[in-house]
Amino acid sequence: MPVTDVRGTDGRVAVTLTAAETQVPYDGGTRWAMTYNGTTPGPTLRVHPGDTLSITLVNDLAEPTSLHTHGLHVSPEQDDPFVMVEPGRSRTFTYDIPKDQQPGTYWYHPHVHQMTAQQVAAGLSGAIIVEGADDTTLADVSTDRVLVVNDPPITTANPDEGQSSGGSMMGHDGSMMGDSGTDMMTAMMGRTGPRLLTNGQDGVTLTDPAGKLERVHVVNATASTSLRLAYDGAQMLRLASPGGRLAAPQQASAVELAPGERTELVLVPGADGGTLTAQRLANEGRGGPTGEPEVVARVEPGAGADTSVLPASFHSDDRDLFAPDVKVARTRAITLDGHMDPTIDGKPFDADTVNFTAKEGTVEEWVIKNNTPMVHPIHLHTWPFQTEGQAGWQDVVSVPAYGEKVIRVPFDDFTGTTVIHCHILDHEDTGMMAVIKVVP
Ligand SMILES: [Cu+2]
Repeated sequence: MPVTDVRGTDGRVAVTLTAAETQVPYDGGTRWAMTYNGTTPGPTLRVHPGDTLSITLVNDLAEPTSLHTHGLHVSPEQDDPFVMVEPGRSRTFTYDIPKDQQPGTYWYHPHVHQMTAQQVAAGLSGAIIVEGADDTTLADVSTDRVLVVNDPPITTANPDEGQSSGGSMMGHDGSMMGDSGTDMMTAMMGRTGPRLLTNGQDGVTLTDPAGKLERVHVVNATASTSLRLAYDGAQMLRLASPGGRLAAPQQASAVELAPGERTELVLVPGADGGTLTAQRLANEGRGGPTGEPEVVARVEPGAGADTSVLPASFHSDDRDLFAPDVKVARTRAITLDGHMDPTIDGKPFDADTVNFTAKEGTVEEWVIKNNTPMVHPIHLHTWPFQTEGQAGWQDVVSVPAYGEKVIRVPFDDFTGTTVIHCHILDHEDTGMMAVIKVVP
C-alpha cells in the first residue's frame, strides 16, 4: 500500500488523521495494526517553513491517544505532550511552523505516558517533510521516497488487549507485569517485533531509470531499536543530520539511527542497483549489532538512463554551539539511573513536577551521564540541539552505557513546559521522562 502525500495551498496544510485498529495487507494476507486513516505509516505531511499545519486527530481506538510532532521547532503550547484525546473524541491541533524551521525529515506519533511504546509499535507513525529551496533542486535530480521503518508485532489481534488495566499480573512468558501492563523484561529491554518493516512491508522495491539517484527520507519509527543503515550500491550520501540539512552531502558507509531519529540519504545505484539494509543494534552494553541485516529497500534499474548529479552544497543552519564565542548561561549535570526502573536524576516521571527550569534565549550545556548498563537515546521536545563531536543538529542523543554525552541547547523563540525522555519508548512509559519549563 503506497504512502500518500498531504500537501497544502497558500501556506495552509490541513489533514484529518483517524487512529483506529485495522487489518492491513501483509505477506499476501493481513495483520493487525493501529493505523492513521487505515494505513501504517500514516500519510506523509509535506510542509514549508512558515506554513500553518492543522491536524484533526480522531480517536477511534479503545484507549486514549495523542499527537507529537517530533523534531519540529514549534511551541510547547502547540506541541503539548500533556494533551490527550479520549476514545470516541477528536481534537484539532494547529502548528505554526516557524520561518526558520530547518528543512528536513520529521515525524508524528502518539505520546501517551505508559502507552506510547505499544501505540507506536502497533503502527501509529507518519513522516513530516519540511521542504525548502534545496528540495526543488533535489526533486529535479533525484526521486524522492519516504521510508518509515518499524518492527510491529506481527499478529492477527491486539497483543496488549486486556493487559493495560493496571496492577501487576503475569505476562505471556510467565514474567511479572508492571503497572502499564508490559512484562518487566520488555519494559527493561524495550519491545521489538520479529521483523523490520518498511512502510509496513518486508522491504520496498524502488524502480527508476538506470542511474537515477534515489533520495530516501528514513524514519526510525521502531519503539526501541537503534538501527545501522548500510547500502551495497555504488555510493551512499548523507544529506542531513536528524535536525536539518548538512552544508554538503557526506559520503557514508553506514548511518546509525536511534529510535526516533531520521536521516536523508541519496542512494547512487550500481549497474545492478543496490540494497539498503538495516541492522538492529543492542540496547545493552556497547550497543553492537544483533541479528542479520534486514532489507529496507531494493533499488532496481528500470528502462531508460539518468545521469543527474547532486548539488555540491545546501542551505543549512551553520551555527556552531561549541564555538569559543558561544556564551553558555548554565551547565547542567543530568544523570540517567535505574535498570529495572529507569529514571532521570533518580526521579520517576511526574507530570506535575517541573524537573528543570531554563531561560528563554539562553544556551545551556547539558552533561548527560548514564549510570546504567543500557544505551539511552534521550529526546528533547521543541528545541533542537548540538552534540559534542557530532555534525549538524539533533533532537535525540544516544548516551552509551556507563558513558556520557555533552549537548548544547539554544532555548530560542519559545517559553512553556514540555518534556525530555528516553526514546526507548518502554523506558519513557516506565518513568524515564522529566518535565522542563522554559521561562521568559
Ligand atoms: Cu532508555
